[in-house]
Amino acid sequence: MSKQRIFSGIQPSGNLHLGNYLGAIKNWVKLQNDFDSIFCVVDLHAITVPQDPEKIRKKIIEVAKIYLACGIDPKKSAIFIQSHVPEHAELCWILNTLVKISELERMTQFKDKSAKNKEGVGMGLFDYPVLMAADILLYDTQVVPVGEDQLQHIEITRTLANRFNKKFGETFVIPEPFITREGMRIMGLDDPAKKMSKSAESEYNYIALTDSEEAVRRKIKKAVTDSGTEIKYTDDPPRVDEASPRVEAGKPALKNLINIYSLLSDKKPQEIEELYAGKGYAEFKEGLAEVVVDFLRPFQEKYNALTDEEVLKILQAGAEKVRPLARKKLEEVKKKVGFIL
Ligand code: AQP
Repeated sequence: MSKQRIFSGIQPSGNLHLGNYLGAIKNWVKLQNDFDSIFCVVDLHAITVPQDPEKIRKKIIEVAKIYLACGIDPKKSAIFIQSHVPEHAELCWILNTLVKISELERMTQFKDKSAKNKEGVGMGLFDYPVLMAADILLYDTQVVPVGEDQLQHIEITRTLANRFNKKFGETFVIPEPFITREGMRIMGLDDPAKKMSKSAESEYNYIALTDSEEAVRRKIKKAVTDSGTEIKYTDDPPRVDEASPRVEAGKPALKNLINIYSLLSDKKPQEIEELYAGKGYAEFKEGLAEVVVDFLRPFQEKYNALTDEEVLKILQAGAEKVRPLARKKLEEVKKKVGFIL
């Protein structure tokens, strides 16, 4: 029986952080053993907000190095640059003819990002979910490992796939998201109500995968905590409805720090509570900094040992591997909509 396929990607923008690792890449590393895996550096997505050409060129290589240093194995998984396979943009155009403007207007990511810069928002940002749908559908992807913030985009991917299939006949596989409970939403160290974010204004929001040991310790020391002194893991109270404000009755800042600790050390939150019973936040934070540094040290050694040349070769080989799949799917789509090939 052939393996199921997974596809996922990260934008070469900002500083990749623990949220990107714990919410996405960590799962990819595990899943690549059991799935036919495709991981993309989504440069077309990155330019949906203004980018400096020199910086983005460097970032593309940096993100690929991060994939490799985290444990994505090019013998098991295809790693490639999105713009090296033009079929992504072409399928996006065809899917654009099926999506409704009202559907895209409902996308939370678009609403958040356009609110920050109302005047300067480009069409690309609005169309981001359709390009993401094209990325996923082009490869008959069954499973998409992502963080919680991308669930809405997977939903619209499913809607578009169903809509196309209904109109033109069975063509696209309907993908399922894959998320883990603790890692799906790593929150900002400076604000536990918002996700850890690449585009955060303050560097105290995130721990970048390339942060120095000194920066990690400094940021964790400064991370906000909740009132009280006990190291206690509390789950969120149930939400009455999505529109209601997020009321955190427990200790959301501490919960987030314990989640990070737990995911990086493979200890259950309850074990961490026991480890720090009777101890205060300062001691817990020192322990957490140790866990983060112990994770980042070998990661950064691998990252620094990779050369641009070898990474480019891996990216080219990845594109060659996936191109025939993309071409075949796009031809099928074009035939179905009535184009002459
Ligand atoms: N805080 C997070 N917790 C869990 N998962 C997260 N992801 C991102 N932040 C968290 C997941 O990482 C993958 C890469 O997503 P991306 O390239 O779209 O990057 P991003 O950080 O979501 O988005 P931006 O637009 O570059 O920056 P911000 O953060 O400012 O919005 C995805 O699977 C995502 O779910």
